[in-house]
Amino acid sequence: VEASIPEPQRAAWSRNQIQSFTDKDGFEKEVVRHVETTLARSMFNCDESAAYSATSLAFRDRLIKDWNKTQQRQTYRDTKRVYYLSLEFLMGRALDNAMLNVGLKDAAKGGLADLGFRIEDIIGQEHDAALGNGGLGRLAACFLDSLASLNYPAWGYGLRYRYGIFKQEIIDGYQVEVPDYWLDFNPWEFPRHDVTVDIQFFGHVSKTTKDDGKTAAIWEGGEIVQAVAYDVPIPGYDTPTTNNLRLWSSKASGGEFDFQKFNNGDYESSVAEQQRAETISAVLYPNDNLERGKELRLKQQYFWVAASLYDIVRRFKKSKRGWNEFADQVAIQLNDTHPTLAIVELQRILLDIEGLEWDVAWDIVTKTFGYTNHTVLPEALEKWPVGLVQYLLPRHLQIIYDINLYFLQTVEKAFPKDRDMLTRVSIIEESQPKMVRMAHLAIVGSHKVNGVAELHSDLIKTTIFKDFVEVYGPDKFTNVTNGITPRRWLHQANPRLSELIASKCGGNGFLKDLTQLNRLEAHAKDAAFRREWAEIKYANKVRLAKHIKNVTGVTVNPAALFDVQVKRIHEYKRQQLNIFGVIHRYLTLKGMSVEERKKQLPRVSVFGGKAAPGYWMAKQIIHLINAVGSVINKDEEIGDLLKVIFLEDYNVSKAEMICPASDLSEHISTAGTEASGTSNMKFVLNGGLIIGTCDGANIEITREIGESNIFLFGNLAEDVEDLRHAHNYGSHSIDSDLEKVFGTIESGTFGTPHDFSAMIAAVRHHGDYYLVSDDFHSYMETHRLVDESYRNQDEWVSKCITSVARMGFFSSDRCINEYADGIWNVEPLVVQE
Ligand code: 8GP
Repeated sequence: VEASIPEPQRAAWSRNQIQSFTDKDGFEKEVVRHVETTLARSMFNCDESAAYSATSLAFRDRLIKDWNKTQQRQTYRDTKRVYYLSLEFLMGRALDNAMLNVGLKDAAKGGLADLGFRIEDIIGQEHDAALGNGGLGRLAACFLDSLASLNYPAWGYGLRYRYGIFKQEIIDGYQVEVPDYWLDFNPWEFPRHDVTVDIQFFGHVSKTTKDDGKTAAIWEGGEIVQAVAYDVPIPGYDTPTTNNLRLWSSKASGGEFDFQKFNNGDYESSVAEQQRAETISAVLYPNDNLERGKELRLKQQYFWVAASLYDIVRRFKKSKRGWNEFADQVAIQLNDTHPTLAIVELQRILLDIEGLEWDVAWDIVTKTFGYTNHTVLPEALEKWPVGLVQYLLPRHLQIIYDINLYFLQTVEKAFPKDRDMLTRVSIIEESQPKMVRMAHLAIVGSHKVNGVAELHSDLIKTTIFKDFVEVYGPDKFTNVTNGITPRRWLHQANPRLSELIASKCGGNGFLKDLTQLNRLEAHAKDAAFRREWAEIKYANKVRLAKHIKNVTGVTVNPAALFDVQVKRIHEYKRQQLNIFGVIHRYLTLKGMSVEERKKQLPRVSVFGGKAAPGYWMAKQIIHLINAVGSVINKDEEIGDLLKVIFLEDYNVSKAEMICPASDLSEHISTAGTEASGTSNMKFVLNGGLIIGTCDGANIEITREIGESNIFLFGNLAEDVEDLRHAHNYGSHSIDSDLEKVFGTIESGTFGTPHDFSAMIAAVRHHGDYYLVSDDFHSYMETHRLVDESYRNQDEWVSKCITSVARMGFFSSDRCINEYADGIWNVEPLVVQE
């Protein structure tokens, strides 16, 4: 029961609230107050960790006020809201972002300096919130930033994993996974012990006859797990809008433990039950672009989806509107197929609980949902055994069967006698065992399906979802090319460049309207500007070089060309192509005379990224990179001319240091395999050039920045299938330079050859599925062009400036506006202060 407090009283309270700090002195007072009271420490033993905590608490207090007001405003205005359902939110650090978005970083910097601290050290204390694997999770985080910055009434819904993506250590050149327990002290979350939802699993379904004579399904029995909400404020940039990210944590529903069992002396099993419930939100599955079909994963999905929908429906019901208005008030976006059960759950709520007719309910459901696909790789497409769904969610399986039945009936009408079509589009795959195809369910239950870059959106229409285009027509399928938030990926990661850009773009307006970067273009030929630009790049490289020295002990020359590939390790992303290329470069240098060598351009090849713990080949690739590095980095003949670095534990905060320091970054996936890529955008925005294939968003980046500002190579997506066919059924000759590389590995130069034989065999004997050999020559040729181009620094720097000037399209703000217009039909809520 809510207490009803008269409006004048409420207004008086909010007028009397303690005012947030607005300057350095106010900030200092708040820090001291938090150190001495919240943390119960004296300023005399306030170390960096305490200073981080107190600074975060000071900013958190500020955010809470904006956050409360935002929630009040959104409730009061009651416009349509967007709900972004994502099993992953790769947020990174929050403090720096909060300081910049609120606009008080300078005040904090000065205040911390007065207290004897460097702001960078304090920011560096924060543990990354790493609740995601890679691109998909980071995209969700960029989207939250844009939704808030653009004042959209939006919520993110996810899981509060106790363990995020594992921490990677490199031991003797091998990846070792260490659990990432990140919740020791997290000032950015608010437990809402009053916001809980009981989630049911297992049990059985019975039928009952209602008063009106109709039958209804009742799902009974089984077990209940409680979902507890944890809220994370998401501040918009330069706006008071502060949205909410709600993460669910699992808990046994019976309270701390079962006292009955406890009193009966069965203490252990009562604790065990508690632990079993908590397992649901314990750990993020560490796979990127791969599905493993584990029962616990399905439990996670339903747990999160059911809690979120309960919350969404509860909020809608408060507005006292009729169900016919649901889809006008609520848009739900499915980030990949992980939340697809939400479609079934909403249908169940409307049908079984609210008593709507099937067709009425289904109409609401399909108008509510949109589905984003992030990959065409078959191994990543989710399927769940029918038996498992039946056991875990018996009522949902019935509904899935009914959805499928009605869907197949319409297909049959449109394609009479086409049995194959029915088999192909069916939500149920008639295999052994039978499987529920989640992507099919997501398509059937949504009004729009989108890919994440033009090529990708075309590919899903012509390959994996081809039949659905015939069934629904092309308009259901659309493209929204990915974007990144310029706040984190330029302003925060590269403050000096951001400032230089602001000086030529008429202030910080470009951070909210990235197309304003085009004002830079006029300065690409200005020698003084280029010098300043190059000087900032150099300083960023010096910083990375220091980090490399600290963590690997290897000295690298900041004047060398920094060539970077950081992303998840995957055969389709082809880090193996990169390292084979590095070996080839090494062999070429070794074959040169001392005089010739002197003319060569020094390079540092930087790698970083995690391999899924069960992905053996990806781990071998990491091992090879490290093995090659340990030989080359010690080779005195080669010295600065080539260094190979593997940076362990690549994550968001490291990306913020690495992107600004790259001259060249590698986005070299086999054409047609990388849905979009988003780090390609980050690197270009930070004034680096790209070597890449015609894949994902590289294609649109090329279109925007111009072909002369990117180093493209390799076969095209349209030729991949024929090439693979030829490998398997024709002759497959391996590139001769690549054979030399293989020969060197096999001679033991980089340690036991056996360790790497599978990697070589994949190219030589197993069909070279990722076309490493086909693209090797053109890859090496293109690297030669890079060297040539880099020698002319004036031209190189103008290319970088021109590219940045033309990157306006790749803001996640543009992307969110496209979703809002084309898929969600929502408007920003204008803030009147
Ligand atoms: C990634 C894509 O691989 C990447 O190209 C794209 O930029 C990113 O999504 C954001 O759209 N896809 C995945 O991470 C992914 O599909 N994960 C699988 C678990 C579904």
